[in-house]
Amino acid sequence: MIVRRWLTAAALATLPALFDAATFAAPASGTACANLAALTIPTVTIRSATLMPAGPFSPPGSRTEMTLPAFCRVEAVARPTSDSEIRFEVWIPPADAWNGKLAGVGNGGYMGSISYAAMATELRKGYATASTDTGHTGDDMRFGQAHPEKIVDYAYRAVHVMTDTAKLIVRDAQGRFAERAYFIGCSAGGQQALSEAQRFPEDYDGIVAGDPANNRIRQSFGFLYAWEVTHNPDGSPIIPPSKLQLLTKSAVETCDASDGLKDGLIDDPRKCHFDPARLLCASGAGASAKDEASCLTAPQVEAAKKMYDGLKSPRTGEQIYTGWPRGSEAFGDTAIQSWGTYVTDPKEPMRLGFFKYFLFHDPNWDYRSIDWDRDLAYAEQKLGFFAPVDRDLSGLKKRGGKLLMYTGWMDPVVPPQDTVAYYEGVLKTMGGADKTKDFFRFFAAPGMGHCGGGPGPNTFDALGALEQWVEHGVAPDRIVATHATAGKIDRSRPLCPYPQIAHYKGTGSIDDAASFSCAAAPAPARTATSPGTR
Ligand SMILES: [Ca+2]
Repeated sequence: MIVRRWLTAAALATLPALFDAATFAAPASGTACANLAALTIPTVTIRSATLMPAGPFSPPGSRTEMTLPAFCRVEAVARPTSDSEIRFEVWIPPADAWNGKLAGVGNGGYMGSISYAAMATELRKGYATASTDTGHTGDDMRFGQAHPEKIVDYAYRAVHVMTDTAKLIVRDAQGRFAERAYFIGCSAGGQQALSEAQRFPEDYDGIVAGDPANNRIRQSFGFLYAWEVTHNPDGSPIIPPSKLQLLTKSAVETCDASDGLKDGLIDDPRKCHFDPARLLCASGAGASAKDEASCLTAPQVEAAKKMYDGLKSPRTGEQIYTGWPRGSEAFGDTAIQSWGTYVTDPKEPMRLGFFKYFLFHDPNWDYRSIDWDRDLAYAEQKLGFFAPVDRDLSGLKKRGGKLLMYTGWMDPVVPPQDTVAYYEGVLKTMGGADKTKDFFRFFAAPGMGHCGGGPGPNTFDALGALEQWVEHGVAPDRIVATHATAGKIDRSRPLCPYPQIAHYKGTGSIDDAASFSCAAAPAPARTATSPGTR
């Protein structure tokens, strides 16, 4: 039905006598999908515009088939500089399936690839949607070597150009501009989200920034530090996966009840002072020696402590990058649900490419040569644009935009304390919570990992909450999140605007959101700040 309409529209130019206006509900001013390829937009080339019928779609480079409703698929490349090659796609539903909105979606890591799965999610809900490869291919950072403009594309330009262009393409396809534009991203997508909020507040009416890796320069230093303190001189990991699990289990056992509710979750790991030395193996052999699996060696205790403490300036003691939270060590089946992916598993520090290709332009740069203070100062001076840590969000406030940020308190990749530090920095810059809460709210999910996962409620509709805020003026006072086991929901709980926490009312199931209210935390929390979130 939908396809036939588009074909009818496409045929309109050549066969006007066959066009029955009475059956064509879509705005007649829209351009037929195939004709979008003829659009001329400065610095942008439309590579193809194809009407995709409802059914299976296999994203390029993927063997995983997804089932999609009908849409118009536009592939394009933008070259805002002679060094740029920013590929992006815009997917547009047929007029009668379109909800009138545009959803830009973010990326993960340094991943140079279009986020097809995220686009599919939004398309199925009726959005026109757009995603970019950020101007390079793959998670390798070599692309930055001798290509400073490509670093800028990755850092912030690609998403902005994609957004501007997607709005024009959608307008041409539908005959009118999208009524609303939203951006949704987590991890690197959270970095992109905050970059848009800070630099291009006109781009989006509402922005979801999840587990944002925005403090990216200091995070790269943090990863280097984390690897150094968790590996032996020969490069072997000090803490094996089983001991990471032991650390999480012990931290949760130690701190679970002290937040007032024994529910298997640490409400706020900053208040958890679990000392890994408690797990130190009894010295010596013989009958008194503990089972090795249930204890830690002295080097393992030291490594864990250093991970919790984070990177400090050897010269001044200043915190350069926050540590990782107690409880984030290893709590799930996958490496991303532990320190594995970014800290303990890699054969060398993660994001060395940042130093080699972005900062020093030396593929042979030896991480052992790092000077934390000198090199950090150099990086922030040279690549300051790379980290969207600007605390001044007055542009977003002025244009009436809304920003919804969230993090997982068990995030083993982007430490949630750093996200808290950014939020508190914005409050300070903008004049306090009263001057911020009308456009910026932050939710921290206990027991949630990086962008999801974990033993706590970790699935929620952030975009839905944001739309209520943007379109109906209903600010999110709580967002109900759920946890599922084998696809079955077994716990729900509200996420509360920071610094509120979900407070158990004292009656009813602790697995039911109705048993909780959002309330002020019992005592002010001490925040480990990262000064880089300026
Ligand atoms: Ca608890």
